Amino acid sequence: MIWNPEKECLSRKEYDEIQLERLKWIVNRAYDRVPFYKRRFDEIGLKPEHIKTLKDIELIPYTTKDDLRDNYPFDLFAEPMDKIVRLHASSGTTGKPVVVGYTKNDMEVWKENIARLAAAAGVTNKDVVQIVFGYGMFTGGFGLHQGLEHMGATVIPSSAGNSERQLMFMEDFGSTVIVGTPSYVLHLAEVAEEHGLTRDKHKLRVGLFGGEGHTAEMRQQIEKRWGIICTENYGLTEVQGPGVSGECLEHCGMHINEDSFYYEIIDRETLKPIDKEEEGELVLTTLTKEGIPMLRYRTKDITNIEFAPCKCGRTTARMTKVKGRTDDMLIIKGVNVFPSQIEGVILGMDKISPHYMLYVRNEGFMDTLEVQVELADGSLLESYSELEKLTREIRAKIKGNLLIDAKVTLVGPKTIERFTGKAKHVVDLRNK
Ligand code: DLL
Repeated sequence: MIWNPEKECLSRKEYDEIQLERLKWIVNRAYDRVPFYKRRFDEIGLKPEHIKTLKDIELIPYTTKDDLRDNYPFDLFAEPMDKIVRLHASSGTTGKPVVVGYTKNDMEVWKENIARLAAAAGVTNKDVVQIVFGYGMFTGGFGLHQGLEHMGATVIPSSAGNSERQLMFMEDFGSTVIVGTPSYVLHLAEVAEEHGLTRDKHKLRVGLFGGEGHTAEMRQQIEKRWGIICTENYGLTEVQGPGVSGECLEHCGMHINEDSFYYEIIDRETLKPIDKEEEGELVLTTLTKEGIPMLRYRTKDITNIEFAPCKCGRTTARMTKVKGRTDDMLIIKGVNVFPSQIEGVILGMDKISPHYMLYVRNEGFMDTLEVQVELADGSLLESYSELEKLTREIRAKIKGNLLIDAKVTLVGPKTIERFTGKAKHVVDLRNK
């Protein structure tokens, strides 16, 4: 079901018109109300009235995470605090977090955007939805919660962690949809198997994943183990949280909420805008955000846009799967590689579980990579020759696909850390 055909099935011309009108509106607001933007514009002699076409957006300087940090906590807000009804913050590990504020209207738009992606994944008001994202400053829990409640689904805000209790709710409340990070939903599958929660004892049918990427191989594992169909959605705190884009059941990219976000793709090195269909860094501009307008925010996420019509009937442009973040890219002996590419290679193999860790080290002047892979079956540990053989196979497959020579270490079942939120797959041990 298409949640809002009037907004999700427009012609390209209609999207362009809406985007241009809203772009002008937000640029004016940002200039008039946020001293940071006024300063940025004045420094280069740019005035809001210079934005006459969508392409003119390229005149505006980029905004980065550092700009949000430098203006911590509220200096980028375009509304006084009595108009701000919610704060969220990003999950940065170092320094001050990024703080964002929402007005009542921002909350309405957010709900609508989530309802659209949930409907695209086949969720309806008859579903019982268990949200296993963390609630709190992270936008995942509350973001999905409000949108799903808005569409009339029954929401179980069970939050992340306490896996056995999650399974009890799932069985007793008859959850039909699970919403969380793919790594946690995968971990829950493992706990379910240990506790004998078999397919006949639960009613799950759909998974909504986001907050981190996952490869097609990882999705297959999760779908098989739970017996469900999964879609993914994308977003980031700085521009709203979840709700930027979401996949439909055709699984051919994530439909962007074009009436809320203007998207550009820029070259990773030159930082110049490139053809949107080419791969590069995604830059987003909010088109409706009252609380904290974001002009040309550099997401650091690598993707590209597809415009070809989708069979589902929605006409919105789609983002392809995020390949990784520019700051997660590893350079191993001169070869660029994203952790997701390694995941894609190893998860397609037999005898190993979908859990892995990557250790990057400095040896001499070289960066080296150790790929730690967990065995699915512990009995293999008893046969040295089998282990040797599997290690050689994995190494050859990584080399064949990604041209990097990695050290492969096999470890026993359930030895690699499991995550309830976003998984951490890379340990960087290089001296910087
Ligand atoms: O993760 C918002 C979100 C919550 C989206 C729940 C979807 C579902 P942040 O914590 O600010 O916000 O992290 C944003 O997470 O820049 C991406 O690098 C990554 N990310 C989010 N969704 C995906 C995805 C939320 N589907 C950062 N695929 C983003 C790949 C994703 N990466």
